[in-house]
Amino acid sequence: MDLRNIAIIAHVDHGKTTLVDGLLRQSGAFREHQVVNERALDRNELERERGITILAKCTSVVWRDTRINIVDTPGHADFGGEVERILNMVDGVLVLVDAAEGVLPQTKFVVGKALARGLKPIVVINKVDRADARPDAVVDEVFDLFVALDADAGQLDFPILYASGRQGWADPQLDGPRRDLAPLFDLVLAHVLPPALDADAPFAMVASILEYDNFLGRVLTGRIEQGRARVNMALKVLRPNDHTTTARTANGRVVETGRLTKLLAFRGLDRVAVEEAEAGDIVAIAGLAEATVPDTVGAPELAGPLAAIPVDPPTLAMTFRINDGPLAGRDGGKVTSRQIRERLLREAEGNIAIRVSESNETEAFEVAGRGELQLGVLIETMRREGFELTIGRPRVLTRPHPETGAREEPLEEVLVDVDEPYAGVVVDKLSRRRAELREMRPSGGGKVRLSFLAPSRGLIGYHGEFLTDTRGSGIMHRLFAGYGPWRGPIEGRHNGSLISNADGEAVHYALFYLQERGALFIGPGERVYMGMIIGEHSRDSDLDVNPLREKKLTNIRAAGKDDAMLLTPPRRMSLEQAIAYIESDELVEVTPAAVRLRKRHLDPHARRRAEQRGETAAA
Ligand SMILES: Nc1nc2c(ncn2[C@@H]2O[C@H](COP(=O)(O)OP(=O)(O)OP(=O)(O)O)[C@@H](O)[C@H]2O)c(=O)[nH]1
Ligand SMILES: [Mg+2]
Repeated sequence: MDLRNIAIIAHVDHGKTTLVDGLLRQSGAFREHQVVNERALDRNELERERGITILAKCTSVVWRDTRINIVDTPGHADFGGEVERILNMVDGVLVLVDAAEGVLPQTKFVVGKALARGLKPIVVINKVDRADARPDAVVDEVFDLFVALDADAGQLDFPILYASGRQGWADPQLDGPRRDLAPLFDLVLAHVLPPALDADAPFAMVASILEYDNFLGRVLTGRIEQGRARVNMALKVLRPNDHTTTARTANGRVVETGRLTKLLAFRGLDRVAVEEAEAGDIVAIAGLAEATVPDTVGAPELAGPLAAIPVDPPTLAMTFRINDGPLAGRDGGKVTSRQIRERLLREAEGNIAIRVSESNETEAFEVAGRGELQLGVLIETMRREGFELTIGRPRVLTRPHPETGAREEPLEEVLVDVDEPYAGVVVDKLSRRRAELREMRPSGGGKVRLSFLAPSRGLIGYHGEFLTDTRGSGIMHRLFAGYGPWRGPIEGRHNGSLISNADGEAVHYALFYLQERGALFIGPGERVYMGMIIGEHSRDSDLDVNPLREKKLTNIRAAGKDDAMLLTPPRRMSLEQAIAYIESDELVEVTPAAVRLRKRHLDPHARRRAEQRGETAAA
């Protein structure tokens, strides 16, 4: 059967996974009456809940006797490193651009990678059904983008489709019949070349997606670059010696040898076992114990690893500690450092972007990844599995400049769209966080588009402030932009913490008087303990307070609640907000049922001693 391999790339949320639904449905990949979820490929629990794709996934459809393997990629910048590797498995790409939002940082990033690979993209102006769609202007933006990215003549001549993935249609003209996705399928067959690879050479494939499956163990997905894969064949896994080189190199080392126990091909949403597959096809294989991305898996006679895109280094780290607070072990069953270590090592096995190492602290681990969202997802997953943890303030990972050895830190491109009156405060806040304003221009409808280059360090915890400053109307996009010279100190949070000085249940009466001191994070009746942070002090210093103080009573005990004493609802933080909020002498306590903030040293005397030793400057 004829074959095409394509990837779908776009900025986050521009409709990739929804379009795949339409492609699956209209190619007859679903059985009749099969109940299929929306965004069927986003099958992990957290993907479904957050409505984002985290892991790239492969699927396939058949159109006019041609099999089309489709790889859906994650749009979120934290997972952007994967996209480049995926592009190496395909011969064509669909670039989706939201007809209202237009070209955004991740569009630029992924299109740049596709053009550099020599691919000739098909541009899909998606979500044309949106009331605020401006398809013609967006086509111009895309064209300008291709020019800015040095597209060659063939690439600049890109075919365009106007589409609504959700409504399931695509047309070459804006005023087309809007009937179905047939024009898209036909264009893929006409515009994308079939893979032309040598099926008679020894088998070799670059592992491009790694998953851990409870039944199969490590499952590696990739395109067969040469030869044929057969069930039960002997395998050799080769790793390039130097992970920083992308050149084709013969000097790899053998990581492991083994046997191909299971060969899986993609059929619609399912993976089906096959006996054999040949060069050009995208398959998943199981049977290996060590192989990872981007190793080469091949026949024993293979001389060296194939060229591969190295995995991006992590940019952000957090310390995962055991929960040693007084409420530890009440709602999570998994609390020991041994359990945490095992779980983290297992994660590092199946997740190429995560690195785990022992910490200098006792009963703690350093976990490094690509961003707040990625590490947040890991913590959230562990919490649901019954783990209890305390998490330290995130730190960016610096590196020495490859030649001069000078300290460098990760930088990000930040693109902001805000209503004009809020532009000033955004520029001011970001400048204080050492961001550099690159561009500022009106973007229509009374909005301004601002573009910054900012150290990742300064962006930790900024998003919440940004939403408050722009009354929720601002939109901010971030994209890793490489490393640059260390920008010097960045001031942290201005406000100190309100810290409980006692263990027990918070009392309405006490909270009523405490709310004059700052915003509270807890309500009456909630468990508190000595050293727990129960609110934000309105001043810049920490304050120990007593949330248990009762009203002096006569001999009649009044009801717990005093009607005249109104409490402002507490400020509740999500896990990620809490992690971004804390200072270096503070921790987030995470259990299956609660997210609490606390001081690293619970006892006020220990805290003062640590302060005198200058320990707070740990980060
Ligand atoms: N109006 C409109 N909305 C759409 C269309 N396609 C998708 N959406 C909506 O856009 C949102 C994002 O859709 P997804 O398919 O998850 O987008 P994605 O590009 O896969 O997102 P990531 O994988 O997280 O980058 C969802 O709320 C969809 O319902 C469309 O054609 N028109
Ligand atoms: Mg998606």
